[in-house]
Amino acid sequence: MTLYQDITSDKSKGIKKLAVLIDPDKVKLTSLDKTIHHAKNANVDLFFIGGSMILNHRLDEVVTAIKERCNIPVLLFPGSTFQITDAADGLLFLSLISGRNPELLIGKHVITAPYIREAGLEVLSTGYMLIDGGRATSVSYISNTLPIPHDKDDIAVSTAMAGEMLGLKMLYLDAGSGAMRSISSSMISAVRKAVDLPMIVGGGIRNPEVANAKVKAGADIVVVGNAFESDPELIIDMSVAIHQESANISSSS
Ligand code: 1GP
Repeated sequence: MTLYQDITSDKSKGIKKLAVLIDPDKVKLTSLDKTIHHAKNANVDLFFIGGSMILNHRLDEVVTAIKERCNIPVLLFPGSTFQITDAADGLLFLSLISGRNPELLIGKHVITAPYIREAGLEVLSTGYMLIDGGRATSVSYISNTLPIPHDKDDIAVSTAMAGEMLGLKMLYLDAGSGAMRSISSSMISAVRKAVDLPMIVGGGIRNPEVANAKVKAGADIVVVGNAFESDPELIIDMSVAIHQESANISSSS
């Protein structure tokens, strides 16, 4: 089964997923061991690896370390064309559909497509939507794009619909790493009603109650990065809060 088949099959059963985001620039191998240990115990579904900038060229090392230590699938979440390695299982092939920067809608994709094919990675084409999280983010600065305003659910819905009509396979609604405000439940549920694609939600999710609210609103995959960097043990409670919602949905259907 491909990663995408697994994601869509779980989505159709109402099974929710937790993705742990690792930024190779920030992570130390000692803390990575701890994170992997908790991730295995908590039945974490996916690792996302990436960052807006990679200063240390440690992508390969970090992905290889994860693959040696566990069977949790690793998906690249590339912030630049340099963030490709065949050590991963797949790649979120992101088109920044909330922005109007042609390089990030299609330009970089043209440059990297042959390398991605060569690496043999599973490609998950993903409409990436940056939503205002209350402060300027690295993604917004680096991509030279404006995020969708936090309370403009209608713009998010139209953008998501356009992504679906263009044939993208998933959506990633991101308030940006360390966002002060995570994406509102109202926006998530409005997008959920309008499109049928698997929906990833992340940015500024720091506690299990908030994570639970995101899946209740319609997120299929919740991504958490920063909060686990300071407290890897939080993975356990966060995972319970997300996976518990799967059980609630299956028992009520
Ligand atoms: C950022 O969605 C991710 O791209 C995760 O954000 O680091 O704030 O959890 P945090």
